[in-house]
Amino acid sequence: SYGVCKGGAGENLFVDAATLQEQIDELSAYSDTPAPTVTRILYTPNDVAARRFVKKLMSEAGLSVREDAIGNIFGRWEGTDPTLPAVGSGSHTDAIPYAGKYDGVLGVLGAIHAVQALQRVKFQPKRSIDVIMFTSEEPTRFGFGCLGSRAMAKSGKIFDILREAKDSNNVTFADAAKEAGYTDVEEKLKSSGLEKGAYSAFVELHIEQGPMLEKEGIPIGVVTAIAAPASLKVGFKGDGGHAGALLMRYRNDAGLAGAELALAVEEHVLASGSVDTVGTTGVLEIHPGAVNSVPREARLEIDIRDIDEARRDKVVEGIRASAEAIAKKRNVILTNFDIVNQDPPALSGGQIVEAAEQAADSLGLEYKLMISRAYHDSLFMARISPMGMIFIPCYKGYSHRPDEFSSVEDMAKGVQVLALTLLQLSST
Ligand code: HGY
Ligand code: MN
Ligand code: MN
Ligand code: MN
Repeated sequence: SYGVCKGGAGENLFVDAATLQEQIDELSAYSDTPAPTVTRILYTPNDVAARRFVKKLMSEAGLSVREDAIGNIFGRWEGTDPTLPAVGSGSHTDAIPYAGKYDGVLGVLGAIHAVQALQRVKFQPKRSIDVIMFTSEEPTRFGFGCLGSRAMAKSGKIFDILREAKDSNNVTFADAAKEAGYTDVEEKLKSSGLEKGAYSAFVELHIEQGPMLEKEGIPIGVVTAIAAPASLKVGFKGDGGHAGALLMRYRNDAGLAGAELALAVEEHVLASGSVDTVGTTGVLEIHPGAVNSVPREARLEIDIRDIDEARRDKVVEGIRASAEAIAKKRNVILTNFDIVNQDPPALSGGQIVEAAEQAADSLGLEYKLMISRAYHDSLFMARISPMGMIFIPCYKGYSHRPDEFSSVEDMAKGVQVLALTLLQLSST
């Protein structure tokens, strides 16, 4: 049955993509916002319902399910040599507000289907295979992304950060986790950390979240690197005042300072000299937000990424300099310039890239080597094991929006390539 990959064309590897689509649709209903949007925020009731659904699917696939202290969920297919480090594959099911239903979900449910496809051809892995659902990948609730995989990778000061973290309603991470059924988080937090080498390989299947594969008509992307993400929180404070009575020359308008900094972000990014540098002022709030009141506060959240870390950091420092200059020029106070995260890029493991290339070849599928401009849990799994990602096209590259879409055919191909990649990585 190994013919399915070694020399075989993999044609007898059946992926039940129709059921996968039904499960994606069922999971999308666990949402705080109406269809077709999906909003699923860490530890909320819909997130808990989604977890229950995923654990049910893992059990139905014969996987033994466990959860760590903060809700990273592992479904294990025991290998013939369970003492060897396992092969991991997975992604996330949380969704930013008003998002779509494929981001992350494909990598969790698709990994379960990849295991089921291998079980159907009577493959028996030597290394155990863990399907992983990371507890949260999106930054929505606590302001930074990948907190589950950061904890598993013991990245930086993640445990201190989680002890201090509070959401916009001032709910602590530990209390939010308790509401979702994860008690004693403070004591058990560090137990979610894994040693380097805990996995021999980690592979994530994901929609591209960009337009290239669809544009070029290529069904598979094999990721060679993940761009380096950074995010900033900046605040300006002025005196505000009456929109009618306060003459322009007496104003120190915090809203205009914020607007000017957002434009400075664009300027610094475009001046980096590379198309790989991207910058977004995703949050720009002014207070009190009344039409006849001069803004006295501005709050910005800024996202800067680049495949080249030094080039990204130069842009971050340029933005800091602009924030200070704008505060001076406009006579407002720069209340805070916080770097929330400033992570290095990650390179994919050579043997995983090769395994994915061989898998695509044995299925007769064209593939494209490419970088991931979106970050993923793989960015942090790369710190404890060789990492790789497999992309499939998505409609016009749309993602983080309700019209995010990938076809059943493209999902089937992605799951097949994942299955054959896992077959190779778990056989040696
Ligand atoms: O923002 C990202 O890159 C990821 O989709 N959370
Ligand atoms: Mn996302
Ligand atoms: Mn994602
Ligand atoms: Mn992501």
